[in-house]
Amino acid sequence: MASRKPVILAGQGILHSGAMREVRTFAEQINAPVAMTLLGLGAFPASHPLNIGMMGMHGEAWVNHAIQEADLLLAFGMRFDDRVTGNLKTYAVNAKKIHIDIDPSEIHKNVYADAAICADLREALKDLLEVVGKHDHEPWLKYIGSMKGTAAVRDIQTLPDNGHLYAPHVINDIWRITDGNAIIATDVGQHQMWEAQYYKHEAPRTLITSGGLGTMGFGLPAAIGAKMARPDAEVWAIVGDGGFQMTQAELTTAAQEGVKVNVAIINNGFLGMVRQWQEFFYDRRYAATPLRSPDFVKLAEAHGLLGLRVDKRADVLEAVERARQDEGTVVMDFRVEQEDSVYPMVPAGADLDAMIRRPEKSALVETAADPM
Ligand SMILES: Cc1cc2nc3c(=O)[nH]c(=O)nc-3n(C[C@H](O)[C@H](O)[C@H](O)COP(=O)(O)OP(=O)(O)OC[C@H]3O[C@@H](n4cnc5c(N)ncnc54)[C@H](O)[C@@H]3O)c2cc1C
Ligand SMILES: Cc1ncc(C[n+]2csc(CCOP(=O)(O)OP(=O)(O)O)c2C)c(N)n1
Ligand SMILES: [Mg+2]
Repeated sequence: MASRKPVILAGQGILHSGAMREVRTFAEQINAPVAMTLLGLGAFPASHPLNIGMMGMHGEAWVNHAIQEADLLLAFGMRFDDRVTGNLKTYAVNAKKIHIDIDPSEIHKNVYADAAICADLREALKDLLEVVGKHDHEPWLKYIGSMKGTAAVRDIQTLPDNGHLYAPHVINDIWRITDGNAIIATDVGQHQMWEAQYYKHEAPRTLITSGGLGTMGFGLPAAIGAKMARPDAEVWAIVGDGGFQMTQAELTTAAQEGVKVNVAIINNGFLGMVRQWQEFFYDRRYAATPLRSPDFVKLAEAHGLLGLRVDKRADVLEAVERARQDEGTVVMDFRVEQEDSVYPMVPAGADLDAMIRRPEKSALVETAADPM
């Protein structure tokens, strides 16, 4: 109750607990900003004014700064993964931590909890809501807003077309055309992080991704499963050219069972996330990351499915619409910029606020992904 700078850390436990409504009521009642883990995305609506965005290695810079400056962290069903905390020794040192988690082995595991509540989140919040009262943190929210600046907009639609196709463009277009309502399954890598940044998830369980398990090739089979469970929903697999090659045989399943999913291959010709680490930390020695792929359009056609190739930004919208209208599974080969990187980035084990920013001269700098 004494806190002036609280941050709620919203994790996947909210979804498991079915505590979406309680978290929202709680956040509104105490008027506190909500930061999301990757696996928490969708548990609290992206458009809610208290949602400040994703935390962690590829989270928003202002979110990581807010966590570092907070005087209270309320961890709701999240396990302080190393991608979320960075260097534990310098992690939110001024904040008291209240950790609500159903699994006793998570309590004090990575981060010491000043107050630990080992319980089902929904049950715990119901009890807490009765005693916590109303609070106002307007100055703190304003301060975080000022850190966002124009970076919050991520309005890459209005940028002039410079002849390059960037993965964020593709994913942002898919988000716009599907009104943010699709279920998205991903592989692991850069495209997964851009999905988290540029597809804004409003509803629970609309992002299916393997998180810390790092399961390359997860996207297509997960999308097929999601579509079988939710035939009414629009389902996309946003996958890497590397990951897709690990489970592309499941196109047979999609074709045989007549399951309709849209597969967007973010084809950068690399094991991109590893290439990014080689660029940043290993002097650009691109060992074993350049990637040869089959002709994905012909591969789709071999299955009797529609295949589309897109290498210009101007062609993205039409191709996405065409894929949505086709009755079968569609494979889309998006030939994106090969050496683009995901920003901001907290290097592994670095302090959470020691982020690498997009270089000034980058062609995509106007995306204002992070101008701070
Ligand atoms: C390339 C890459 C980059 C990544 N970058 C980021 C990043 O920038 N940011 C980020 O957030 N993640 C990132 N991740 C994902 C990260 O590794 C973790 O998977 C993720 O942070 C875990 O989120 P979580 O703690 O919410 O979910 P989980 O790991 O699923 O943990 C959920 C917690 O909720 C608890 N729980 C379950 N049910 C209940 C219940 N009923 N009541 C209460 N508690 C419950 C569980 O015990 C568990 O502790 C990245 C992964 C990869 C592969
Ligand atoms: C089976 C497996 N091997 C290696 C890794 C390490 N890894 C993480 S991301 C990545 C690159 C994935 O490349 P791609 O699917 O093309 O996606 P991109 O990063 O280019 O978007 C690799 C190799 C992993 N997570 N799983
Ligand atoms: Mg790739």
